[in-house]
Amino acid sequence: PEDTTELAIEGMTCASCVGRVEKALKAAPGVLGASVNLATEKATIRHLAGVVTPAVLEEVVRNVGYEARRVG
Ligand code: 9UX
Repeated sequence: PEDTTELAIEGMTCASCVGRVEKALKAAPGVLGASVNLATEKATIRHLAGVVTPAVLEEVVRNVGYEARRVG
């Protein structure tokens, strides 16, 4: 089934940061779509629950250099 995960992200200061995080999330297996908002410092990710977990999505963001924590 499809799930939506929201992450709070720390450390993004420009539009290129946003692009980097979005690209990394969209490239992860099981991710159907991802949008990152610089103003709110949040990412919303639609993904397949059986393929990728919120913990893995946090790790994807950390691996490109930003802190991430699941919201809600
Ligand atoms: Mo912009 Mo973000 O010059 O790590 S890419 S600050």
